[in-house]
Amino acid sequence: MRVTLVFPGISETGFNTAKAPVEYSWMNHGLSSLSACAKAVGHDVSLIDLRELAGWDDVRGEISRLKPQVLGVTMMSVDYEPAMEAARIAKSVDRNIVVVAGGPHPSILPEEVAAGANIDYVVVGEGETTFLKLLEDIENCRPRERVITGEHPDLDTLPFADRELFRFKESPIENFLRRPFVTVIAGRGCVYNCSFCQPAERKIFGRKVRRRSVANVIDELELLRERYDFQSFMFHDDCLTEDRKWVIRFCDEYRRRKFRKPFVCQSRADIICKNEDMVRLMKKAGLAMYLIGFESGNQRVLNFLRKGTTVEMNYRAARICKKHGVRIWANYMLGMPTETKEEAMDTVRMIQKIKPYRPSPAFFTPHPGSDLYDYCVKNGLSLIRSHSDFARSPNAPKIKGIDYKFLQEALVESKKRFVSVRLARKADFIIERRIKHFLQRII
Ligand code: B12
Repeated sequence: MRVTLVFPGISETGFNTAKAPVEYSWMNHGLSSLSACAKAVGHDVSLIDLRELAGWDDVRGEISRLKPQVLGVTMMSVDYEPAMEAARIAKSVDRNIVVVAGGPHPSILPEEVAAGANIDYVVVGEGETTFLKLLEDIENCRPRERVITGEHPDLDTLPFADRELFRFKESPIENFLRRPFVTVIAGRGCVYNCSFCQPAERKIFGRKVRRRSVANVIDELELLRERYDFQSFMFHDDCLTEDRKWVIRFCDEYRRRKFRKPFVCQSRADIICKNEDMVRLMKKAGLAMYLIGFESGNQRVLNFLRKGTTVEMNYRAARICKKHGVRIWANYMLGMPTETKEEAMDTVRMIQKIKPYRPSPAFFTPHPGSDLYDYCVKNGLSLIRSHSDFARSPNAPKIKGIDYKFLQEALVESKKRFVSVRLARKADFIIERRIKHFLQRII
């Protein structure tokens, strides 16, 4: 069948993403995996990546040119609107195009997506096995239920992600990493229970974390070395370091197969504190930076977030990273429900003391599928008016009862040691303008 996949990730950046921040150059692993599976059984797969196009007329043009029989649309909550617009345009080009939606948002809120007049099927959870079966049923005109629960595939049996699907090259997360840069996923799911995220991930990937075997990941890296001669890479896994044995086996094998290129991955303060020997080993294998969710410098807030870490661990983990020469990308949030100004300032002070290589702040955003989202809705706190407001970037008020003018200053303060005064002022101005614009919209 002719299958066209749609990546609608333009909510934060708009069409023509050439000038957008680096991470918006990254491929989408969900669609690449579906593409590899569909191509393996003979389907003709193409992609419409909204980031590459100039506007909706181009989307119409592409659909008319590609003439898909099935349109497979992925979406995070933030991309609901462009995803649904792409579906609408497809149906207006040809009513017979079967539109299938999947990804984080349809897995978390299947009813909302299934209610869309232009959506024929919604796949909840992982798509590889289920999408193929659905394509077969569509081809043979066998009726299916509108909302289909995806099966969890055995990851080692899947073909490697189809990287040719996304035409543009991935940019390194930081400039110190050389190109070609690639992104890799070693597993799915997360064992942790942070209230700002879960149970969303369990809804997509199930309760258990499943990881590819070390051999399978190394084989993919081997292919990427041959094909692209990658010079650095990033693991997208939510918490790669949670499985110490896996990491140690990976580091040994990475070196044994003569890989020397630097890599970055996410970790947690508690894991780093408990596994300093693993940090040392990872550094020796090529670890250049950890992305760490420090989240807050206040213990009450960390507990409220169910982070499972302490402020003391945050400091200790930072010291361990510095000792071993591992750069820190520090993720932290300001403006959580119930957070006081003094508690927010604890976070500012923590970041100033830790002095991460990259401070990466966010205004707390209630994401659908998380317990904190439900908390905000139940307590009438959410200021989210459209799906595009789900962007976590610190550019608009997210919940009631928070002094965003103060937070904006706190945010600039937290980064002061890292950005020039001129840049800080510019950031300040942009954020202020966006907040004003947002408030005008909702008042
Ligand atoms: C890498 C990543 C990113 C990258 C995305 C790169 C890219 N081009 O895709 C970057 C850093 C840019 C990013 C940004 C954001 N992200 Co993000 N990201 C992730 C992360 C860590 C991995 C995604 C991934 O590749 N997963 C592995 C693949 C295989 O899974 P998958 O994409 O879900 O696909 C499977 C199924 O969902 C399904 N499926 C997917 N699409 C389709 C389509 C069809 C037709 C079918 C049948 C099935 C199907 O089948 C796939 C294979 O099994 C996830 C967490 C996670 N572990 O998944 C968060 C996650 C997806 N991100 C999230 C969020 C909130 C964001 C941001 C909004 C944060 C922000 N900055 O404000 C932005 C939004 C970006 C945008 N679209 O504008 C949330 C989404 C929650 C939600 N309610 O939507 C997640 C789940 C993290 C979390 N738990 O909070 N992110």
